[in-house]
Amino acid sequence: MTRLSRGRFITIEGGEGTGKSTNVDRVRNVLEQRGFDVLTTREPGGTPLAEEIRSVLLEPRDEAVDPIAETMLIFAARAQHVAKVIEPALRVGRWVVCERFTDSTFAYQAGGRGVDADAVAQLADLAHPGVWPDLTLYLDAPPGAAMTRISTRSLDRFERERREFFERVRETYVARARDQSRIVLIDASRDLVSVQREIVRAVERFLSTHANP
Ligand code: Z5A
Repeated sequence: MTRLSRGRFITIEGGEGTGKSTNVDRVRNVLEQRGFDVLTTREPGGTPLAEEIRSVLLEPRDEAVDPIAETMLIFAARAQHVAKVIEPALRVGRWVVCERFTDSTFAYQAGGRGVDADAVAQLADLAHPGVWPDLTLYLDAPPGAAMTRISTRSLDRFERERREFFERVRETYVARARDQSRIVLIDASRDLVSVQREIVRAVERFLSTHANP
């Protein structure tokens, strides 16, 4: 097993149905083939407490959820996840591949709901000081196209939002991908083989510059 003094943190981001869960395993395979010890996890969730918060967040309910309350629940789950799972794994040299992280909060709560982006940044500093992804694979697809992939399952509280909400989410992701070099935009509207080919290429590129201790 290849061990580094500190592991690397890779996140997979994107709208609903863009293939995040499907591609977590692909990224894990590439890393394991290179000898890295890999932990895969997801947000919101990743610990028993954070998974409970996830259920609260996703459950459709009659009571409208205040965007600030939603944001703070997400960061409560994230603080627990980072403290109990992500940071301890990175510290012993494991590579962490996580489905969604704080880029989701900028996209959904700031972009989608209109929460102040500076407040999101401050909560991020409080919840996970110094812990940011080294590489983010952002799976980009028009909301309508990706939604048809998950149309047979029952929709959670977020998936019931209007199309404009998801357009704002996507615009925010695209803007962040343009501004931050750690975020690689991948066209996820194509067939799975093409998407996975590009994902593997992005991970290999990252390994060529970041895999040395
Ligand atoms: N949320 C938030 O608001 N703020 C935050 O900070 C965080 C989260 C962290 C739950 O997230 C909600 O939490 C999320 C935002 C909010 N809600 N929304 N909307 P989640 O990640 O659990 O939920 P999700 O985004 O809805 O995930 P998903 O529906 O499971 O989608 P996915 O993981 O991206 O897709 P998938 O399950 O891998 O693939 C879906 C289907 O498409 C499946 O049948 C695949 O085989 C198929 N697929 C995948 N790729 C392809 C391609 N390329 N072609 C054809 N078919 C494909």
